[in-house]
Amino acid sequence: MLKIEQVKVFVCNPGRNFVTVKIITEQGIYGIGDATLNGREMAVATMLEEHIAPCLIGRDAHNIEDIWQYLYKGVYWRKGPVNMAAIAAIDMALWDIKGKVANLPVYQLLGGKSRHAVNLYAHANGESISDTLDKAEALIKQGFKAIRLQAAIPGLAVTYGVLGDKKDYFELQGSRPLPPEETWSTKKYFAMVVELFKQARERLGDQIDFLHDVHSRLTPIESARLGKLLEPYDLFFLEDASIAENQDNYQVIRQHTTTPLAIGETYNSIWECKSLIQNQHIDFIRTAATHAGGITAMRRIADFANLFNVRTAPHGAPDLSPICFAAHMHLNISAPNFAIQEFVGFDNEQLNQVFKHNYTVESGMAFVSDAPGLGIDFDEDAAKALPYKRSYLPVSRLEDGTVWNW
Ligand code: EZ4
Ligand code: CO
Repeated sequence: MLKIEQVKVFVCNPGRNFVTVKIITEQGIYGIGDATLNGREMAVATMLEEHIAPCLIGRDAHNIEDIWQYLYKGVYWRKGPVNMAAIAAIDMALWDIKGKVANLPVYQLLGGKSRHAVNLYAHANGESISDTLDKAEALIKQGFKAIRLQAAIPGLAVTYGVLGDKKDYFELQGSRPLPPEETWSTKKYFAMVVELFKQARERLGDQIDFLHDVHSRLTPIESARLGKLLEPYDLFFLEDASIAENQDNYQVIRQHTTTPLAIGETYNSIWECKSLIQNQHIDFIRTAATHAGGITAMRRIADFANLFNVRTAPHGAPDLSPICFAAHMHLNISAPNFAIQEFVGFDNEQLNQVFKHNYTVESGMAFVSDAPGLGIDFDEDAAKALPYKRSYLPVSRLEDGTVWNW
């Protein structure tokens, strides 16, 4: 019996807000987990402190599956982003503890390695097509073989997914104490995005994998059309073309295009992707450990997807903490149907003071840590010195003012 003695919750801002859980056992062994829910951080912190932590004290930290089922099924209110981020962080922390007790990295507990390294894709976000391609060229020089290309849309002031005048994602988030409002025009976007990939192939050749994130700004038939228009440029995948609250949306897109489709970063459970996967309407499932219920749930989604030739490509935005990235590394190295990991890097001094990671990146690939557990540590004092700052994601509207966050 490895009794849970304490569950601590931290909300810190080393450039961005992160919610971190630390589970401490009676024996002194502890584990950490990521519960960050961008724009709703304090809701998850309260969920953990007020509603979940008290139920865990005295339980056996070894029983990861039972604790997952207890938190998921044991409440009347299942699923939901706040609840699932809280469960996810507890689950990650328990896997971290189990690895430390076994003196093995978590991937060994998941069945060992299916590959020796984890393929990454980097981000090139530009103020113009040529700016994006300059950035992509610099990433290729660093060894990246897969790159997500995004560029500002001429005629629209700011576009989600592009940095604007900010130097990186850390500076960008610091500038949003209230939700900024942005304008969207599908017509203007189409003209830019097709030209972006045309020029990308001309300039960067046919050996680099290109990806693109639409951030769910299109209707299903618009997505179908975009998929068709981009076919000549051979994308690795087109991400979040349309929202899929109505999962049949993807049937519409699928029947019109062979451009591979990816979705899932906002999904909280296997139920949200079940029909997309079993109907083979998508090629890549992008659920994240922090938002879809932790390592326990991600493993289940990967195994289910494997039955239908769907591969995993976990979300890797800067608003998932390095603990989530570590959890993904263990899942990615072990899952037979892992494809690619989104990677924006953790190139920020304050962030690295709080989160002490242990993986390496070389030639566009990441190498997992062999340290016991998740292989990442959290500095409580550094976190306490960098308090939470309210920050939001943007809202988009059409040119006539209609809210357009599909
Ligand atoms: O918009 O994580 O693929 N990456 C993305 C991200 C998300 C943010 C939202 O919190 O779409 O940039
Ligand atoms: Co995305």
